[in-house]
Amino acid sequence: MKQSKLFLPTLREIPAEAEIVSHQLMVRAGLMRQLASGVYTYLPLGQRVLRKVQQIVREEMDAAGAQEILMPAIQPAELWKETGRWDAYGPELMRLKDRHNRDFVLGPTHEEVVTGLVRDNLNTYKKLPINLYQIQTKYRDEVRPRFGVIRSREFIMKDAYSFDTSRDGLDVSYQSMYDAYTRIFTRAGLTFRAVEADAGAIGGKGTHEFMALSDIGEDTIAYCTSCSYAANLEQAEVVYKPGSAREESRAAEKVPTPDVKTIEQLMNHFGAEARQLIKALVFKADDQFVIALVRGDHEINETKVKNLFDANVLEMATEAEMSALGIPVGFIGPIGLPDSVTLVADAAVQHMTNAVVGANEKDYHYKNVTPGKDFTVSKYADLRNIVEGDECPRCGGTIAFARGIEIGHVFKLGTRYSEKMGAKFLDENGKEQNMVMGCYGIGISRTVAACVEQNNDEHGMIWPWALAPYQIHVVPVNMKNEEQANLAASLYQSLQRAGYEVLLDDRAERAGVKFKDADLIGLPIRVTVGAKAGEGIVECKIRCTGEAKEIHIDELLTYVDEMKQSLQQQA
Ligand code: 9G3
Repeated sequence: MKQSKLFLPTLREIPAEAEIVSHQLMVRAGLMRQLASGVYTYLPLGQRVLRKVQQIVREEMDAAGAQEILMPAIQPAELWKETGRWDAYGPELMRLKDRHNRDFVLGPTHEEVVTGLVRDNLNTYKKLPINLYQIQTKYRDEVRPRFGVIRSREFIMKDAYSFDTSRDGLDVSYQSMYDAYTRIFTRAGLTFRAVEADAGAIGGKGTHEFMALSDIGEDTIAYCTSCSYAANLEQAEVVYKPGSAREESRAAEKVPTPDVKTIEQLMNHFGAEARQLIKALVFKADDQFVIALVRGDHEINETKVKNLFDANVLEMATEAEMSALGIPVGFIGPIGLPDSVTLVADAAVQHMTNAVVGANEKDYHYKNVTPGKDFTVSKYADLRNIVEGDECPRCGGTIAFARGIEIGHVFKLGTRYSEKMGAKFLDENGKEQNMVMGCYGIGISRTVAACVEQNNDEHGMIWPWALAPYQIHVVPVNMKNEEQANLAASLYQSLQRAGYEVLLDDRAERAGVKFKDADLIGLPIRVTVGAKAGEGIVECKIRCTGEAKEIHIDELLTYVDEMKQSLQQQA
């Protein structure tokens, strides 16, 4: 492609609204332009990268036996009413009415559509398992779109749905998608971890998120420095080891603590460390009031509390609800609770002795409180957030934290949708059964941003070979110099004939501008045609290492082939 013709509006200045590097670079390097908040146009360079990601995804999905389809973006509300999600989702679900005033949604995902499709067109075990996928635009009206296409309101997703006759079959489909995702993200040159995640509202047991490691990632990953264990912070299991021998427990004593409410104030008042305090939090699990206890130096994990009660919704109790229960805010504790409240505690609480805890009376706390002696809980469970340095639940190694951008998510859905929508099959005994489903998403546009986030320097992007919009950048220094312009044009032809994707910077720009733009766009190999063109000498520069070498044009093709090999290995 000749750069003088390419629609590539680069920018020198950083767009004000771009907070992260990938957003800044994708706009500055002319890959995309914002149309509205969270809505983007992909320009030629951005579209070429999107197509590369999609190409890898298609190859691996097809190799895994999935079949590509294309479902509509507008979906009749009736489908979402069948599963109850029409009412379950709020303003994030984009809705519209057609000319006949009928309700539709702009699809944020396609469980309803694909389950209806399979229900209406397949009903025998002989045609199962089946895996249908699409690459399509999704709509989610994010309350605060940010980070460019990482959290946008319209984005491109590959979403796949598997249908099996049994859970064992689902396990096979799930593993096959898990493996395909590993191949996809490896080929795309991303640094990623598959982490155990919480199935959340979508339900079903067993789910993994594929996280591109990045400091700007919105998710915290707990991973083991010794084995492959990794989990989303919400899900990471805490290994509970009873601490050292417990001290003698003393008699509990109620102590006036006027206006001593925060952990810090309590520590000062009692000269105690956080680990000697017990924090009590009041939740509403669906419509049941729950108090969860956790050691003062730990953090409650709301997902774990929610899962303990298998609740659909878990919320902090409001002050009004707490005072209605006669529980004074800031002085909550396990002693003297109303019977209507269920009391649970994190495992670490059970071996505390002589702890400080709220007295459920305004301006009072208890000290020397020992669980089992002064109060009992209905259940001890893993209810706290894992912290760095905790023990790995798999191998006993040490847990460390990283941040990640979720680029893939695989779910075991079970019969959640097939049951609600009547997607049944006749088994070999002629008995009707619900199909067992899995669903599998990849954020195509988000993967592009994650790649830029992981591959850049102060000059601009550094495209890995597999995703580069073009592979070789031929840059004649001075287009007014016949020798340089002609040699550059002939190299452009011969490299293309050799099968390379080449961008020729044939603009009549100063050298400095050309080199800055070349670094910004970040193609893997740059061939500079300069002063030594007359001797047939050009300079080859590898963008990711900065290594530059003078090469005679007779050796150029061999050298570029070698560079391609080594750059592909790096992925
Ligand atoms: C909605 C809205 C937002 C949503 C959903 C529904 C996320 C929703 C979860 C999934 C699960 C999987 C298939 C591909 C992989 C992910 N945000 N999810 O269901 F109505 Cl507004 O999308 N779907």
